[in-house]
Amino acid sequence: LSASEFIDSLCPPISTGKSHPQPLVGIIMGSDSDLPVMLPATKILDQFGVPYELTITSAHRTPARMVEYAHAARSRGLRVIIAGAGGAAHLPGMVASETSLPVVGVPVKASVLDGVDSLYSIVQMPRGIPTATVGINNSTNAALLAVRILGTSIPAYADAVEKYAKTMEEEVLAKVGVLEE
Ligand code: RP5
Repeated sequence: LSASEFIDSLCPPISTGKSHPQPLVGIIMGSDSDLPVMLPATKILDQFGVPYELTITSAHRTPARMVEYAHAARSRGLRVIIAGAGGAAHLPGMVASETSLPVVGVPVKASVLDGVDSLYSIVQMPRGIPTATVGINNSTNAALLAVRILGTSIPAYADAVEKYAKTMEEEVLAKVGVLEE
């Protein structure tokens, strides 16, 4: 299965969100070449039991589809959008300008500039249209931020975030213990 076939099998056109019938998080990316970077986000959302959808939409190659996606997102029940893009990574900012939902941008390392180009493109949004930005290739943190955003209105997700942090703390402390023995 090629990356495109894989993503097509998960995500048909815009509205259905095949992976989960009523997604709360929309994960979008500019190209199927972003998929390996974005998959860790799905792992986190799976872990937290958050329904999501995954699809490709590009700010410059499929601008009409991007606008359609952003306009429909809120009424379709999405609460957060995670957008990954590389190079001149305008997808997160463009989507944020077409929806009132919170958008978390993932700068993808996709060019000769080591992802710094993507990072600056996303983090340097001019005032008025905020776009949250995580580290280069860090879709894990994008998903964790999405869960935290959901947690402000769905307490079970906030509880799960607290448990996740506790588990992480215990894992690190266990390693400290091993090193000191
Ligand atoms: C962006 O251009 C995509 O988000 C991707 O990171 C980058 C390169 O895309 P491909 O040329 O690999 O399709 O739109």
